[in-house]
Amino acid sequence: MAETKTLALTNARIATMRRGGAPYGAIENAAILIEDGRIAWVGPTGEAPGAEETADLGGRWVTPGLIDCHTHIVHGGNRAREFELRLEGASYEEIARAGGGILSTVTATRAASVDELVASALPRLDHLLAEGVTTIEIKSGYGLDLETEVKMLQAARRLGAERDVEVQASLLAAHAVPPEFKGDPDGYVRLVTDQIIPAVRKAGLADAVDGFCEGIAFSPDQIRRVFEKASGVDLPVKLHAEQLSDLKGAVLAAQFNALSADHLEYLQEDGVRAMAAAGTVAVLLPGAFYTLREKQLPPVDLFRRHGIPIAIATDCNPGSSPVTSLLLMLNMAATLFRLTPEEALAGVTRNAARALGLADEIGTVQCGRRADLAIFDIETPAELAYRCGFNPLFAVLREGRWRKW
Ligand code: DI6
Ligand code: FE
Repeated sequence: MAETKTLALTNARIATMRRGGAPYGAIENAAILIEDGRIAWVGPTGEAPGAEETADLGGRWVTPGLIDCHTHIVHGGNRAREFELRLEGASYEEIARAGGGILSTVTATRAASVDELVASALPRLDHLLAEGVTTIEIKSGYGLDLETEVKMLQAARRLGAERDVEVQASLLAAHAVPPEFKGDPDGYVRLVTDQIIPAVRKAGLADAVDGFCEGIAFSPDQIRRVFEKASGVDLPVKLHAEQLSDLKGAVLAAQFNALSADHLEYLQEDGVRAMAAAGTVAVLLPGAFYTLREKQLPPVDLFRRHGIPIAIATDCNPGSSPVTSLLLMLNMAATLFRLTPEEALAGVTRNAARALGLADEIGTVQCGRRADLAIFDIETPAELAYRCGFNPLFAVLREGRWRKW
């Protein structure tokens, strides 16, 4: 059967998430015309052009498909034991320094095949998709050797083939110093710059290069070497920065025009200024803040004052954020970080798209954008952040087609 070429969604309320108009960029009594997987027209229902197929949405709300722009969803094993240890009083940093933490996930990930990594990630991915996620970023970083970093990125690409979702893959080889380079972090950084980045680039397995700049990970100097190599092979960069201390990682990231700097609880105004000048997005990860019971809040008012786009993500990972609900992150961003519900929704749509370098493709409902849309059974868009542990998703369109479950 030939595919439907034009689809009209009528009787909708649309949170377009475009800037400058009504809150949420909202339009009531609206219609969307979709043609060849793209939004071809948006306007009042009464003026909607004819289409081969029409769906009356009965006043439901349409948002851009949700975007989870920071995840470590591919990994072996889990860290429930570490969770118990933390409840007995051990800190995240103590566990990491004692060889637990990230390194225990490295052991489990190295032992897993691509098939096993895909199989264990699928239920987590499905949870996100069930809430309206249409694009997800997935990092490597639990391999820390060429073979396993490649394996993780292959698993990430496979997830995008097995499910109706766009996957953006990031190489996070500079996540931790692997056991075989204990005491020689510079030696490991050489492996990353001289072998892992070139091989991953050649295989086309990554869309960006990430790093972890922290006392328990890599210094700004070491991250600089990684970023120089990434820039040299035309891969954009992003950075886990200022999560547990202020090492000026965001300043460094901005020097490389990073897409985003992520976490940022300990960021100072110099870092905010540098990010503003470079157009770097602030990605906030309330699930990690919550799980680690952090006290230091990210400088949200400074982001607002300097006009820095704020994105929100799950940071889905087995240690600091075992979270597979992006809607819950909207709630936590509001309750813990005091974002408005509108800022929180912009954080998983318009600004998350920008954090992935995809602002011209997705993240807003407007003519010319890809027809990745989420449809919710809600009365107001604020409900998406207001509720906690409730899923009002009604349907999803991916590239203009109804997503099948
Ligand atoms: N920051 C995080 O929150 C995750 N990685 C990172 O650099 C945590 C990774 C883990 O604990 O497994
Ligand atoms: Fe992370």
